[in-house]
Amino acid sequence: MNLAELNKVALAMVASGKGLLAADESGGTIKKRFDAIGVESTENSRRDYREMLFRSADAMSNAISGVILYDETIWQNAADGTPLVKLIEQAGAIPGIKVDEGTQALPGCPGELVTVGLDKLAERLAKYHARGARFAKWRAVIDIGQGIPSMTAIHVNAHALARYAALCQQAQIVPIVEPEVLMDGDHDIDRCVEVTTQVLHETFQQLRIQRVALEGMILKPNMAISGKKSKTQASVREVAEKTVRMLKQCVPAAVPGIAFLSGGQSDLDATAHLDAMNRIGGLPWPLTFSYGRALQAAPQQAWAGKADNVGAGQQAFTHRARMNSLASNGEWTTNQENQKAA
Ligand code: 5MM
Repeated sequence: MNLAELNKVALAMVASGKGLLAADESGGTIKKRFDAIGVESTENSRRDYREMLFRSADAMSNAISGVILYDETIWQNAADGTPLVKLIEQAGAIPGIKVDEGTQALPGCPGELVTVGLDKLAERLAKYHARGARFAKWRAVIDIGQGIPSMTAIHVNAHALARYAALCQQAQIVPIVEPEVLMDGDHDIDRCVEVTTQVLHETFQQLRIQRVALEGMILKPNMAISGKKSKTQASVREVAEKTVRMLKQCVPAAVPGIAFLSGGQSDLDATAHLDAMNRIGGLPWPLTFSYGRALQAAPQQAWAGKADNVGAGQQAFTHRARMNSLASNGEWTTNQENQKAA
């Protein structure tokens, strides 16, 4: 393992004013997104949609440091035959790959899940590296509810995240470690902080035990946020202050950067929360975005599967990418938000 090289890639992933585009929806998830805009999900429609994003020159060169791809996409070519990976590289961004294989029910823990995909991972990583991937992603899912999460679910998911991260570094690939505490429940923000704190402590404990070099990874956490069904919704300021405090308590300064997931927040909330955190300042790591839905909902609506709408889709994507780029420096304003992309 060349740690200096891993660290260089990790720092480039969180470079000032840049963040990650999570375009790694699996077959089922992209079908759900396409169903919502009335588009049939086929190999070609998925390719056309993602090609539209990767050819958004302004967004890709100025606001996006890297793209998380799904297995199908990393092997696909654009309509003109150029590998999609090359389009990303030509724009100055780094290709990455989701390597987990989704979740399965966790035996003995009703309602809880464990992420799978460690079998043959070393072989898959070598192939992805040869194709150009320089970072990878593995997402663990922790739900909050009556009597959950259990310590079992937290432990086995953290253990798998660390196993994955160690294998990535051995393959000269920067692991994005994503332990996602879902915002689906009716819990308040303090319960989210309590569970996320436990999850992050266990994750870093496992990373330490399994000898993962913190300088060669990126953390992709959820923010401290109220459950969607909670009667009390925390303000932007409370989310920012509680998230920053929680991260300072759990994340070693050796980690090169933190790139949040959006988790089902509205586009504006995801941007406003990131901006508010960066305005607090004085943090040991850059805080940026690794958004899926909060970057793609607008372009999906604008595109709606029609070739004539590619320009509109690219404008919508560029606007959200720019707004989140500003937020990653604590420079986002509602004025800029309201100026639609030129
Ligand atoms: C883009 O969605 C990713 C893939 O999800 P599935 O494996 O369920 O299809 C997802 O892992 C995503 O990268 C993260 O959750 C962050 O995306 P959001 O939409 O939460 O910002």
